[in-house]
Amino acid sequence: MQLAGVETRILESAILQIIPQSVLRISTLKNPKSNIRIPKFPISLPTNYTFMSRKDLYESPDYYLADELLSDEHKLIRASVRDWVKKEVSPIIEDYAQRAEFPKHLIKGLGEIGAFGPTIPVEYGGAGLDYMAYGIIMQEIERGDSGIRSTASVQGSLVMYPIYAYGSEEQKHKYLPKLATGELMGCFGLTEPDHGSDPGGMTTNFKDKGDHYLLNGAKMWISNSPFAGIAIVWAKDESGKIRGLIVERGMEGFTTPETHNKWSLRASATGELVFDNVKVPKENLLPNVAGLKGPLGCLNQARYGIAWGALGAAMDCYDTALRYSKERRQFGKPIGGFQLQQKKLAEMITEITKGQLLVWRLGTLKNENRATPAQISMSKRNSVITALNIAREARQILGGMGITGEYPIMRHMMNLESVITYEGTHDIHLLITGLDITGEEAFK
Ligand code: TGC
Ligand code: FAD
Repeated sequence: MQLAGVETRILESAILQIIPQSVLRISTLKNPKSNIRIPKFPISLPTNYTFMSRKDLYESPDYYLADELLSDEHKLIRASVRDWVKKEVSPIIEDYAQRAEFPKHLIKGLGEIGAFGPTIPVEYGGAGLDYMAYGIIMQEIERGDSGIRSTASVQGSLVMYPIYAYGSEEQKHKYLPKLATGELMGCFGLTEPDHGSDPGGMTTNFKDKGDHYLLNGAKMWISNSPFAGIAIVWAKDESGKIRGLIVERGMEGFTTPETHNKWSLRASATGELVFDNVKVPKENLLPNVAGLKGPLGCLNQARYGIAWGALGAAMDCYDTALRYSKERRQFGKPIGGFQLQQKKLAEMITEITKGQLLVWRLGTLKNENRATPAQISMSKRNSVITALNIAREARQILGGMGITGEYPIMRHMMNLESVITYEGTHDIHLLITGLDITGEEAFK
């Protein structure tokens, strides 16, 4: 059925008649705070009712008054990123995720809120903020969607950071300001089809051909690759040393096929990087690092952001489930009044609170340049499993409604299946802690 050119009031009443009562009861009628957003015309009813999604009513839980640990500047940054997410991400993200499309139009806004390279100095176009601010920004963005946080993580921690930390002055001035605004987007190529958790085994390689390098090989599972203008590519030189190269879209022999059929991070573009005799100018080599510590140093930055970010997804699931538990009535009372649901909610807020205190402490250590890679691993692992468990429990609290796009929980849950795998799997981070406390390596 097509509706076109009708008044908002008439459209609302048409929707009320067409949408199944079960959906209406939960989405709009029984909830005084609910808000119907009017879709663009023309629309098809009733098969697509994702436009009925609720207004974003998110309020962050703060059970241990952890806000008091933040400065006024941090709270201001959080408020502005939260507003941006409520205004720009929440209203559209479900549709983009359902269509498995990256909302490219958000790039400009991400640049404007300082999400790209928040800790990179202002002279290179970054925001010059501290690590607490960086964490807060990632938390607020991932509260909206892990895929959008992924885009920011890759750009800031995996593309800008290596250029800043390992690049020449010319490279920094050439690339960083454009990356900070989003005018230029980048991606990070470490993982290969046969080398995921063990990147040291990579086979992508380059040879010195006098006036250029000749690059061959392939990378897989690369966030942002389908639209990135540059790729930071980790490859072995003729002596087997891992080096970083800046490969630009348009170089002959360089292609970036997109990876389809994902059930996770559907609003993030993932793809491959294929190098078939790509001539890379010598000035595109990152001069100041060699060895696996180059890419792993970037991962410390990104894993730190995920430690904060995944808690954002957890808080969104908890906030949604708590509100729903107070509104949804069964057997004559709100389901939040049943002990079984209270157990789930009480455990969620306990785990969120522990996670909040852990990342806050990690942030202070990072600001003092004292956070160890193993501490970052512990926090990334803890936040992601906390978020995944909370998403699964929150979905149950919502019953059948939990599987729909009316609520963000199922999307968060599916996203988190990637987050628990990328930037080092749950197992790898456990083994990093194991190595750190025993001195015994159990990877090999
Ligand atoms: P190992 O022999 O332990 O170390 C090799 C060299 O690296 C140094 N190192 C580190 N340096 C900085 N930061 C770290 N976290 C470091 N960990 C190790 C180490 O000191 C050594 O230096 P040197 O000077 O002696 O050469 O290396 P290994 O081959 O035994 O591997 C260790 C292991 C398994 C922990 C590591 O390979 C690992 O972390 N594997 C997981 C791989 C991974 O996380 N891949 C992520 C790909 S990127 C991604 O997923 C982006 S998703 C982005 C998004 O969308 O958000
Ligand atoms: P494998 O390494 O094959 O692991 C398979 C299983 O074996 C896991 O459970 C793992 O924990 C376990 N395992 C492996 N080694 C051990 C061991 N020693 N002991 C015990 N268990 C072990 N990579 C990039 O370079 N850039 C990106 O931008 C990027 N983006 C990504 C986006 C998405 C959506 C996804 C899903 C992945 C992305 N990755 C990216 C790749 C990601 O980092 C890898 O998937 C991850 O490191 C794991 O590698 P793998 O998938 O090959 O799994």
